[in-house]
Amino acid sequence: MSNGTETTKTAANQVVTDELRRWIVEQAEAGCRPDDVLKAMQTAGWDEEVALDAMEETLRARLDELGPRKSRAAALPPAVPVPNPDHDEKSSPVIEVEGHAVRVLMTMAEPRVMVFGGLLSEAECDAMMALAGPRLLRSETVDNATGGSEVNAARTSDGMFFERGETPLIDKIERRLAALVRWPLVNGEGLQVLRYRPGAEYKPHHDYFDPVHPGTARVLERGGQRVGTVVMYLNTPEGGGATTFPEAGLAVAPVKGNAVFFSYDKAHASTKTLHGGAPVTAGEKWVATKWMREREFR
Ligand code: PD2
Ligand code: ZN
Repeated sequence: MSNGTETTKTAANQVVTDELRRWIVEQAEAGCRPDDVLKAMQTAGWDEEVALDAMEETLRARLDELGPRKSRAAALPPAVPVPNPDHDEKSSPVIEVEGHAVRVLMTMAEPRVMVFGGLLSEAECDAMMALAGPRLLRSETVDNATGGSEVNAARTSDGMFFERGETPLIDKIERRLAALVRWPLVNGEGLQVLRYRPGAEYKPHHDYFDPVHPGTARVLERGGQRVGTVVMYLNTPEGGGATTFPEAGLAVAPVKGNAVFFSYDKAHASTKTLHGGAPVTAGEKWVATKWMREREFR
């Protein structure tokens, strides 16, 4: 019979081995948050005090070993190439892609965010909503433990996925997106359409897959990490529904045909790409999201 104590090692009999120290360093250098490393150690039966002392002592020793210059870089996973529209402050405010004029309404360096006007025509928005409407189901998010999907209270919208290139319209939009952000079409996941009803929201989250979660390895088998997101607004809600970046103090108003693009060169909060969909206060909000991976998504 278990009283819940047998599996909890007591502080007195826990010995911090070199193997554990190596593991702590590996987690830190892969970009895992200290909190998550601590939780993983506690789940494995380590006493909280012992775990915290072991982490502190090990990481301090590692930083001393690396010296001041390398230690800052070692604390983060390496940066990878990301989608990147051909635009800077000296460029024209209109980007011509596939015969379509896209207006640049706002750019921000950190987090990397751009807002586009007129990415989709009214007719394209209407056609996408008509195609997606009959296929909407309550949205699911990735289950961190298994890499499967689950219904999540943080995301109270209805959604569906198109196959990549599923219809001529979807294909045309995907080609436009790929050209706009200069990223291979085949690295894109299928477009996802979401419908938010009044009160529905998408609580702040990161779009990359957190390396600390056990289910992430399975998700990464299909094309590696996500490195960029385009959220396209298919209608203009009557109230609320901004896409917010709380760490940047930024709220992008949802306007039909416009879009917000952001990229993240590491699966790490230092990209400041925490973002959410604020609650819709009146009417409905419809968006189509394109997530882009490091490599071909199959
Ligand atoms: O609908 C949005 O504004 C929103 C906000 C945050 C969409 C997503 N994330 C997403 O699809 O990842
Ligand atoms: Zn998101």
